[in-house]
Amino acid sequence: MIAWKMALVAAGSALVLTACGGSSGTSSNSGCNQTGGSTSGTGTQVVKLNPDPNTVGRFDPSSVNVKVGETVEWDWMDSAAPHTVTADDGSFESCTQNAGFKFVVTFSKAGDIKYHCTIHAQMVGDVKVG
Ligand SMILES: [Cu+2]
Repeated sequence: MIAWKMALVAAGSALVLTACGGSSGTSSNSGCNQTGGSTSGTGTQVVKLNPDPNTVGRFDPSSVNVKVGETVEWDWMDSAAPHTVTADDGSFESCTQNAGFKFVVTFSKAGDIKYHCTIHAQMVGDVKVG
């Protein structure tokens, strides 16, 4: 009889834990790990995330050039929609952010690094590092 009660308690605890884990899924940034950049500092080049009537948002300018070791700073200007700055190769990820946020990435390897906003498919840009 006691063992049966213990089993019920254990099952109840498992249900509570499951419900608790699931509730974190309501956050818009659930499962997103900000990586590859800093929220402080100043970039060699600055890209603004501006509102755009046709594409919701745009990277302005959409293409910038830096030397190896230099930085790019993204400034969230659009108060109408949240955006992300996400490298296609996964090397940096800002997660979803709103106006006033900034993200600074240092580029240590030459290449044409393409990035996008995960929310708006039309929002794409690249950083040419050379
Ligand atoms: Cu966007």
